[in-house]
Amino acid sequence: MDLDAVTKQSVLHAKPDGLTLQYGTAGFRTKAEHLDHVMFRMGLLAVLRSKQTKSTIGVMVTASHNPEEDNGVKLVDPLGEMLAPSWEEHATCLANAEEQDLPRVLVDIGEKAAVNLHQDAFVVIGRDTRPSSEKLSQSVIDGVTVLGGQFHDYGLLTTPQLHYMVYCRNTSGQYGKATIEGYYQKLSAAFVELTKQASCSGDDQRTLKVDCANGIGALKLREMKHYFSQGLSVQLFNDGTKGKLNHLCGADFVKSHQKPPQGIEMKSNERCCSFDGDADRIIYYYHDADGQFHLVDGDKIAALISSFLKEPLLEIGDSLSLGVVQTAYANGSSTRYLEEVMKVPVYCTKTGVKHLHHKAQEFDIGVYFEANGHGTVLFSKAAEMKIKQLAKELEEDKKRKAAKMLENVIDLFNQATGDAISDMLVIEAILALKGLTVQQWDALYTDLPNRQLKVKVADRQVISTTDAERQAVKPPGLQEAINELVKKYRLSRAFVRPSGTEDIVRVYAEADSQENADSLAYEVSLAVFQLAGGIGERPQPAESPEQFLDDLPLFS
Ligand code: 16G
Ligand code: MG
Repeated sequence: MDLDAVTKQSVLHAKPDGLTLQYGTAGFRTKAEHLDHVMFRMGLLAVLRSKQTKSTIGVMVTASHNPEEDNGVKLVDPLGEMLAPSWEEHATCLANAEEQDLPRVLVDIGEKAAVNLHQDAFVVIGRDTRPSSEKLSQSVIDGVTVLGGQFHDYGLLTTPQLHYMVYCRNTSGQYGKATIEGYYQKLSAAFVELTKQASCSGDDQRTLKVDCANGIGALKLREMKHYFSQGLSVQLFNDGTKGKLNHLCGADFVKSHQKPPQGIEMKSNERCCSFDGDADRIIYYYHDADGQFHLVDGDKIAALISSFLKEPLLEIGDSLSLGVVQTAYANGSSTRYLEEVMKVPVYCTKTGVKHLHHKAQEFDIGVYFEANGHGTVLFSKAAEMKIKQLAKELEEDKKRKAAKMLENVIDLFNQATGDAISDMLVIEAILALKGLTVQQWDALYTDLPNRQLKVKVADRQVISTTDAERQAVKPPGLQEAINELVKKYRLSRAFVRPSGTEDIVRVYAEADSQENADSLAYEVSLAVFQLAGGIGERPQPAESPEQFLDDLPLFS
């Protein structure tokens, strides 16, 4: 390592005095103007990680669903996964090192992680459409080059596309071609093949309105839609030509406000969906004939996909294990439906894609979705090989058809991470194959009314949780208080957890009616405020649901 060169370059990307940041649930995120040094240093770190794993590492510049003024960065590990936890710690140390300590911290990481410094390094870089992203990705490149790493800058990409590129490059192209065309072709071919068997059900059925959150998803979907135009026509809204990124639109807005985004015209019973700012979340919704809004969230996507997969799996007669992974936010009705009606095992992990992804890898076929719309389906290598073999060998027509269908499903899901575009195509294919309308899909089960609130406390770390965040072990008395409150309502459940992305505590409650869910959420918030060091104004009971909506920030 040429530490002198690092020191010299680092001055051009100097760390503001006293600023400390944490590699959070999905990397570093804060106001864009505070991130230059972090980007440079993540370029350095990516080189070390690449040398250590002898693989290509990805660096994505994005702040996802957060406001346009924010930005962020995260590293992508060799198989398209999120950075390993021990390296998250290295990332935090490196980002927070004062200028004069930077060389020492770098050497330290190299030693701790047993990095062979003579190894070559290769880093791929992607960025979203934020005004600050281009300059920040240049800072990443400066970091990569000063440590002698090679790089390829993909420029504008959705986050899942960068994960895809990393995965392709580290499997010598076996997973796909590491180009944007390679991505479009792989997914579109699988989609067209899968939907061939769908009986044509009229134009209406095959049109989808997509709110792109004024983000990168719009650019990429516009390029891609020609590849699958025979099977599906997508109409883009909030495509970034006018509105502001994530402002009053996008998956996060729709999910947390439970209302349509601005800038989209919805006719009754029309199928619509929203991506978030970096296109790794997707949420569906529609207005019914009475003008009522219905949200079809990540839980329902998992239910649709799992029930679809069960049939061909039964047909091929091979006992491949299927499991669904959710978080504590999964609606109680979805868990009940999956376990009792679909008879599939359901597991709960902590919030954050990396936790779900990890758990899903334990199954032959692991379906994972957060209620907020992050998710995908992972097929183990063994399952993939078995299915591909069966698709070739099976004599019996029905069985072979089922195996072929599964083969296309494998190709259509982005196995590297949750991907709004890939998920959208899978969902559209399933609806077409099953001849389902969005209302019929929505009717798989009825969501329990629920409410999410936030509470400000002096130090959110005074709350610690266990059992996949469903039980609070600290502060003393809080869980007991929640248990007592939950007992007062029917079909009720509540939990609290410190946010991994904001300085607040989140409260979730569900119950048999909206009024009860609201009231339980309020009472639990009050218990948090009293027992966990609340600051500012005490939580107030909501007089109308609108008040709760106003309480929720637009971006969280
Ligand atoms: C991040 C996570 C998301 C999670 C959210 C929770 C990724 C790619 N993103 O956005 O999965 O739901 O954080 O935020 O992992 P919270 O801790 O503030 O509730
Ligand atoms: Mg995102």
